[in-house]
Amino acid sequence: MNKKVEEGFNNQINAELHSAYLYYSMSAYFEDLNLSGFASWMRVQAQEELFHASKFYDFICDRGGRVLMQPIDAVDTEWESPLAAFEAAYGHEKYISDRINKLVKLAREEGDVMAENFLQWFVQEQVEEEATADEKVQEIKMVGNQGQGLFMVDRELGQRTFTMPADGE
Ligand code: OFO
Repeated sequence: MNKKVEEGFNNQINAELHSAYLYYSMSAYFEDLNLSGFASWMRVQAQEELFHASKFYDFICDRGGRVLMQPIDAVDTEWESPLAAFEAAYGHEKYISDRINKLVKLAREEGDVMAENFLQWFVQEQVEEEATADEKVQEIKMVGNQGQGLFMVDRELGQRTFTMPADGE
């Protein structure tokens, strides 16, 4: 496998695991606030991130590369409000989209067509990840970050479940 792409993909495994770590931290923050729906939503988000990491892991293995696990940076444990946590999640997804775009550019420069093709799933996924996080930010803003409205959003967020995408194998 192309060495520069392999290094970039290994770094992305780390970034995806870091994302999972961040969302678990947000889940714990919401548990502490007794917002169990918010906490559950974030836990599902963390599971999605573990799935993203495993997709990069499998691709490196399939292409005869070597997966190298790296230390995971610490994450925040407190936010000012539920809205602040979701704004941070939205900001984080924009950062991840930027990373994926750079990986596409790298794969293209290196002429690694298989890697570029593989990354298309993530390009599409990031459109959804950003849209979903932004939608939740707007919902929380609308209900004013507290009271009965927040309770309703909590109930709605609690409905989310993790389903392995069809091409997950
Ligand atoms: Fe949230 O998409 Fe992966 O990191």
